[in-house]
Amino acid sequence: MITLYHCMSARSFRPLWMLEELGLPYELVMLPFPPRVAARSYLDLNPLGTIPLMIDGRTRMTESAAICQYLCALSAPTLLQVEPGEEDHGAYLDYLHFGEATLTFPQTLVLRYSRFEPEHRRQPTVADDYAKWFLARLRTLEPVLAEQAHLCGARFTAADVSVGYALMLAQHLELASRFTPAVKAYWERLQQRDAYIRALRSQEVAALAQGVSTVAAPDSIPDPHADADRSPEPTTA
Ligand SMILES: N[C@@H](CCC(=O)N[C@@H](CS)C(=O)NCC(=O)O)C(=O)O
Repeated sequence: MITLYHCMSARSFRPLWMLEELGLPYELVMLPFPPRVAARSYLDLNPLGTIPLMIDGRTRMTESAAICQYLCALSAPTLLQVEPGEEDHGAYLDYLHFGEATLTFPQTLVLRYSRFEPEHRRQPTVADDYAKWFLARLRTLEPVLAEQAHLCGARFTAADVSVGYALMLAQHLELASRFTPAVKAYWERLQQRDAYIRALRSQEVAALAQGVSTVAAPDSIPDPHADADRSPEPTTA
């Protein structure tokens, strides 16, 4: 049984969505956000304090895009990955990592400097600049998505989950109204997928059952008493 440690609508949503797409059984452990501060015993399991943490037997993983890749390999053959023999294999790997490394990274700076830092440390200019940077990077998808329904392989794959989560985070950051038309239509299509809807419901049900707040991590208000603990490392959703 796979165990996934997760905070509401944080990056661990990628593996959760993948588990639903693949129909794999899993145990979902919900944590208050940020776990490094709000659930300090979690540091014993993951000294980074970040989520996701996925445990499958002796396998422990903490990178959301890599976990998506792992889950595909576990379920192979699956159309959710683009195989090495297929023409779009390279594009698939690129988009899988583009979702986290290129699209999510600038958004974490927006989050940190517009929401998570205490008032006196917020930096609206930094938040604005990185919002623009994210939107500029996102625009590179416009010509691709104007021509095709999915990013690669002529079908929905884990690469769409990875990029899809970056769009989900952008929605929480109120950046979705600035999406270009094909990206906007793509994001609307992704949200209609049964597995996406099941993943949303699954985190909600698990949070309620485990007594964890159902407020999405990117929308959560940091505990001011936790500042001293948090100051050496920034919190990012
Ligand atoms: N590159 C990692 C990033 C993991 C990460 O930073 N997760 C955020 C939540 S989205 C986190 O745990 N933040 C809490 C903190 O920084 O203390 C991934 O893709 O999973």
